[in-house]
Formats: sequence, C-alpha cells, structure tokens
Amino acid sequence: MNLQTLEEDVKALAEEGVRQARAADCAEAVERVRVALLGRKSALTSRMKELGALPAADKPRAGAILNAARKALEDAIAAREAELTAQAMGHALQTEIFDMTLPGRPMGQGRYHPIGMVLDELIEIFTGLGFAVEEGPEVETDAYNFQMLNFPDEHPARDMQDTFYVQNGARLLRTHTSPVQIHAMLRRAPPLSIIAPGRVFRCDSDVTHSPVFHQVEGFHVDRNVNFGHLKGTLELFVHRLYGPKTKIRLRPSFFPFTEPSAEVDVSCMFCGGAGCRVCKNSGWLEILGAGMIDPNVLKSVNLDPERWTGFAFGCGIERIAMLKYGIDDIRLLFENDPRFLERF
Ligand code: FA5
Repeated sequence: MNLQTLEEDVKALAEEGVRQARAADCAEAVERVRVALLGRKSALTSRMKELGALPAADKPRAGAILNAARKALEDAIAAREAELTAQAMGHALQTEIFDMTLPGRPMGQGRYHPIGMVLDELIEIFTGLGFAVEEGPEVETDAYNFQMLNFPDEHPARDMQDTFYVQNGARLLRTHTSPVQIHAMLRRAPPLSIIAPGRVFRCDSDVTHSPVFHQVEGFHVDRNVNFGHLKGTLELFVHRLYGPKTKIRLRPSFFPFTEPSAEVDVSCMFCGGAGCRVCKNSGWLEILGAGMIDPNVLKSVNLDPERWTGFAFGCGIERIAMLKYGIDDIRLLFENDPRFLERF
C-alpha cells in the first residue's frame, strides 16, 4: 500500500470514528466506541501493526499519519466524555433536591476504656494519699517473681499462679505486680510508699479470668508500720472508690510474701450489704489481697526486719471495673467492640 492510499484510508477511518464518538449518548456507549476504535482489535491498531512491513523511507510519514489519527480519536472521545459528564451534572443540579437543613452524619466519638478509667481513678486516689507511681518489667526472672517473694522452690504456692514461661524457662511473664516491690526495695532505701500498676499474665481463662489482666500493687515500708496502717489505708481507698458508706472486712488468707495475710472484702455496692445476685447473697465482695510484708522478703532485699516493717496489697483492675460497671464477662473488656465501649 502506498502512502497516499494509507493517508486516505486512515483519514476516512478517523472521520468515521470521530462521528461515532460524537454520537455516543451515554458513558457506556463512549466506552464501547473507545474499545472499537482504539482497542487491540480495532482497524487503527491493525494498521499500526502493519507499519513494520513498510519500506524504511515510508515509515516516519506513515507513523505520523497513524499517530495523528489516534490523537484525533482520543480527543474526540475525551471531549464527548466531558460533555456527557457536564450534561449529567447539569441534569442532577436541575432535578435533584439538596436539603441543606438536613443534619450531618455524626462523627464517631472515642471513649476512655473502662480499664483505663479505673486505673486513672486508683492512681489519683493513691497519689492523693502520698504514694508514688512506679512500673516494673513484664518479663521477669523466677527470682523476682517468686524466689525473693518467699515462694520456695517446689513449694505448692507456685501452682497458685499458672505461669507462662519464655526463653526455654529462663524468663517468665510476671504473674503479679508484686515483683515491683523487690525492684523498688533493691533500688532505694525506705521509707517507701509506692503503687505499681501494670499488666500481668497467667494461664487462666473463663468469664471472670483472662490470661492477660491488670493489677495495681501497693506497698509501704518504714519504721513501725503495723496492720492498723494497712487497714486504715485500705479503708480510705475504698471510701474514695465506692463512697464513704462502704465497709471493709478482712479475712485471714495466705500469700507467701505477706504474714499475716488477708483477703479484703467490701460491702456489696449493688445491694448495700443486704444480699443480691452479684454478691451471691453474702453482702460482701472480695476486691484485693493484702498483708504485712514477710520478714523473709525484707531479708531478700537486704533490709533488717527488726528495723523495717511494711504492708502490701494487690488488686485486679478488671475485677474492680466489672463490679463498678456491672460487667459480667471479662472478655468484653478485651474485645474493643465499639457498641460495648460506647456505654461508658
Ligand atoms: C496476687 O496476685 C497477689 N500478688 C496480691 C497481693 C499483693 C497480696 C500484695 C498481698 C500483698 P491474687 O492471685 O489473689 O493475688 O490476685 C489478685 C487479684 O487479681 C485477684 O483478686 C483478682 O481480682 C485478680 N486476678 C487474678 N487472676 C486473674 C485473672 N486470670 N483474670 C483477671 N483477674 C485476675
């Protein structure tokens, strides 16, 4: 084919294409025209493929003719597309009613998590009583988590807290916040008044127990600290947390690191102590463990138990949050379902 015939053919092709583009009456029709005129199977693409067979001298001119046709088709399609879009917009503006007085869609609002709220409240209460806040590592050694807290090797007390071991048993995830007592007493000499909030870990899971949960440890070491100081501190704490009418009750208990030890109950905040479903009709709810720091613990951090005495207590934050907000399944606290969190 000579150049002149090619030029005439392509010109006719482009004119017909431009006519088709202009005639397209909707976005889908424009797309069909685009495929038919510029797609892999179009007449123009076939012509382009034939370029290679032309004599070298004719190639530049033939290429220019084909490119010009392609550009004319692309422009016609783009122009038709813009026309149709503008038409559609004009139509929408004329026919659709936009009510500016309708309210906007509300933005979802974030909330504090109940565990964070309880933690903040506890920190505020205890710093108000003169306690400083300290944190300790979540990955511990057996020495800090057990031995120095007077859990002897092979003692059944170790089974009280099912432990996650890591690094082939060389380390463990702390099962309670009590090891912070050891860190603090090794670092600084008494007097010490410290609370230690943080995450703890146990192989434990049901509706009231989670493998990861939060505790706040509190302890006070000084000269002549006695059980009355412990009881007075806990009473103040409970009054600020649940109101001045709340009573506390101490029941004898056992922890390896305190002697004597007590479980601390508060009068049920749901029934005022009369008995209900939450307190299982006893009128009391257990909220923490406490006691006088065992002399062996003081010795393990090189403090003379004849000179220094102290009290300690530890409570579960999830338990306090569940009682405070009437939550009956601990897992709700960890699922972060916005429908649940929005309640607070
Ligand atoms: C202790 O962990 C002691 N270290 C507390 C302590 C400190 C006593 C200082 C004396 C002096 P216990 O194992 O009872 O004690 O746990 C304390 C609280 O943690 C419990 O009352 C409970 O509220 C909470 N708790 C225990 N296991 C879980 C769990 N798996 N999920 C959620 N909360 C838990």
